[in-house]
Amino acid sequence: MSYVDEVLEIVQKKNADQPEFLQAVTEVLDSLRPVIDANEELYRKNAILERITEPDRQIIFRVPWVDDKGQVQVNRAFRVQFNNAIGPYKGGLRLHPSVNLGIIKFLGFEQIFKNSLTTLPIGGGKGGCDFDPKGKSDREIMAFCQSFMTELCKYIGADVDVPAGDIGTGAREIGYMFGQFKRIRGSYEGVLTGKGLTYGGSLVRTEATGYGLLYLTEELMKCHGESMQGKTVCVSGAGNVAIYAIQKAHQMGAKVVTCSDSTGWIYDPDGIDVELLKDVKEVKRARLTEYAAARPNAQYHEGRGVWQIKCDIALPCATQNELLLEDAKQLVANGCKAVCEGANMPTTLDATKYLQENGVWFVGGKAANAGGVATSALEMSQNSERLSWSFDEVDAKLKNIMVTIYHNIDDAAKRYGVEGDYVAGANIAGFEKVVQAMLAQGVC
Ligand code: NDP
Ligand code: 2IT
Repeated sequence: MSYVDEVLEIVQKKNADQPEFLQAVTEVLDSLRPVIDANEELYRKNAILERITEPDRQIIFRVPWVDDKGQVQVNRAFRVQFNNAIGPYKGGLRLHPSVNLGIIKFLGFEQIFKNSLTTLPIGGGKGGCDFDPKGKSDREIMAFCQSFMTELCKYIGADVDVPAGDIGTGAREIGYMFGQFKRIRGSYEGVLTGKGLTYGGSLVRTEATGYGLLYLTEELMKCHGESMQGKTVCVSGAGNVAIYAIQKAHQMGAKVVTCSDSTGWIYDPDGIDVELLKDVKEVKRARLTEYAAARPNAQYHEGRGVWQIKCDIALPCATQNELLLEDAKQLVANGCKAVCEGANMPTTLDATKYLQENGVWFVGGKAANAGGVATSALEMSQNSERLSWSFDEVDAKLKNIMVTIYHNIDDAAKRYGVEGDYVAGANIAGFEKVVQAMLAQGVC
């Protein structure tokens, strides 16, 4: 049996109850086959694949907090420190009722390769909690964040592990967590990214994932003799990534006609009004029905459905496994040219395969959404030198990173004889740097 198959079998046996983690590992190891086969003896002897699929440590803790009625609530939280071969653990914190260990492990595992692709010195980690921020008062959010950080602060630090935002964790939550870290540890350091601009945050970090997604997509189009100008784009999600993806797509001359949240979706043939969307989602924290109510030509539909709208480019920006095989078939039938993932693992394995086999240029999240964590690493640099860079300076660095990522994954795919397979290219390019660092550092 090949080394890859052997390890896949072990990982499946050990993690049978973690489907998302198995999905992420299967995608990566399958696409690494040409690299592993070329170095099988060395990697097997050093148990590289066993080590890279087993987190350095997994921290699980209880988060008790008091709600507005005086009732004590209890949530379960996680921090998975996956691999620090190339830098301190780095990755977001997800606050959503669906959070469990398998989901945090899939996100932490992907973060190893994504962070390596940024070309910056950051390792892979992820955390989160099954806390549901929806409908909570500001005081409840603060109570939760303070309790969460009271435990988490034992395990993180600017040179150890640097968490950030993800689903349900934005500037407000990062602020409360930073305040509590500082209070307990007494250290004013760049321990979190996505901080507010008055206390060590970086310009462009808010916009970075969405903007970065579009910088990469534009380069992909350009390298295929196309541009963003005049293209119709379907976006899913209506959160941080989706909002700034829509904004940048419009700045590039494309028209985004859809967005969605966990209860419904919008088709707006005039193009999504980003300022209105920001007001509904960032300020009012309301449902998309409020968006539709303010736009006479926009349609609101319950449930899911953005991928049935005809488009040139699809950008899934909500959550994992939201673009299914039937959606892939619809996109192909509608003539979609490119799918680039703003979310983490939004496309199922069979949908990815279908898109690739039908000539759609498909760039997975590890490459396409790396702009967020890349700008987090730029925030860490600014914190270390105690300076802040201008918007244009950070934006130019972000753009350069995304264009470089595109060319690195394209080159890696070509080097291993799978030209145009950007999923394999990303996994290979991300893996190459991490494996060299692991081998150099010995058995650890
Ligand atoms: P937000 O919490 O800001 O927004 C998430 C959006 O997705 C919301 O519109 C939410 O709907 C929707 N959504 C969440 N869960 C579901 C679900 N189960 N079904 C349908 N819709 C859902 O998160 P982000 O925009 O930050 O994150 C979106 C994706 O991008 C995630 O996969 C995240 O891991 C990834 N990502 C984020 C980065 C960042 O810097 N923030 C960086 C790289 C990747 P509702 O409003 O109803 O909750
Ligand atoms: O999935 C991701 O890359 C993020 N949520 C951002 C992580 C970070 O550390 O900025």
